Amino acid sequence: METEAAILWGQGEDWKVETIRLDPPKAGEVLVRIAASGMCHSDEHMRTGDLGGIYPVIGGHEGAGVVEEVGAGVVDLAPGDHVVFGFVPACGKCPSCAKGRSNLCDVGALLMMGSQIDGTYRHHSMSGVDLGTMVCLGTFAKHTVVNQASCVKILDHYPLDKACLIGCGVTTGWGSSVYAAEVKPGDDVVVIGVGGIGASAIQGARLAGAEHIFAIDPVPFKREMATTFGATHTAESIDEALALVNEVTWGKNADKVICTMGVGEGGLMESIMQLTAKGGRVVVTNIHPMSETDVTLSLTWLTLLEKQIVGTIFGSANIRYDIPHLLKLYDQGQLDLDTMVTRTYKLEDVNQGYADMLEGRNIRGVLIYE
Ligand code: CXF
Ligand code: ZN
Ligand code: ZN
Repeated sequence: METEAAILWGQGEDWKVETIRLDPPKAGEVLVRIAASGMCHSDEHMRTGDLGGIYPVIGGHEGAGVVEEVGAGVVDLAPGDHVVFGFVPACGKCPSCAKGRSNLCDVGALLMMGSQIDGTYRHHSMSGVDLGTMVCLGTFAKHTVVNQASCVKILDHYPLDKACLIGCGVTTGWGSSVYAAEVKPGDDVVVIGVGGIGASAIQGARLAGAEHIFAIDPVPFKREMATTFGATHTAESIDEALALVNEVTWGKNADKVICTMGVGEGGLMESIMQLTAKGGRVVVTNIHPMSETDVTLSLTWLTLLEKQIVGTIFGSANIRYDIPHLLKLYDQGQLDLDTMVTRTYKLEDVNQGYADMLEGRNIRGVLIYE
């Protein structure tokens, strides 16, 4: 079949929206009509090369849609099913999946190859060039073919233009607070950077019972939004937050500090450790440029004050449990997805959407296809 997709032909170029050819699903795969896709910063990292990348590639990894066709051997999904994609597949069989840590699924190792998991391609340009897909998804397209391991079936009543956010940013941010930071009732939490992931980390910290939630962002609009999601205090910079957090917590500092900046900076780590209480934990959720190897950090803090630094991918969540779970919280009015969507765009306006994100005008921009 033919469909439309936003393709990145080379590092640093703009997204180009083109008609493409899409093969039918092979065994274990499904064809999905995508309803909407969030515009996560990681696709921009792919564009700039911060995440590495193999081009040409169809962008997008935060999508939701409706199954149109299933390949041989697919028994858990059928045409008409509503699905959210997990940006890390959950094969269900590897050691990590078996341990309940599907965010570390072995299949994840293959995600940046560009091709499908089996090394072949379903997406092709009209001139016959094989097109990769961002993390085997490619949600900047009106249709895609993906492995069943990337799909989580959801109930039909959820709005797909909000549910798509659960496929990356919301789960990543919420899980950063709830799972990776293990925020406890009464904790003081700092969230650095208020994009889609930061806003969700604030919501996770609030739901986990944090007392003070400090949101740091240089953009006034984002600081204002942070308070809507549950931040009790805001600061423009880490430097400003150092004094504020120290004062509000009576010198204890933050039990948990969650790093959700657009691009992480190793040079900030020593200041981030200063924000952190004795026995506290820093969670590195944001992407750092792959080439960055320098960090300012006195490791003495880890020994003498038992401060911890941990990383997390996908909020350390388990998609088959957490995606339906987070949608249930949305139903109950506990998790706000609606306010997360600042602006919506047509597929052909994807470059404008990213310009808005970089200008700090969006918590999340969402591409709507129907
Ligand atoms: C990223 C992590 C690295 C691969 C692409 C997706 N996560 C969230 O945006
Ligand atoms: Zn993402
Ligand atoms: Zn697995």
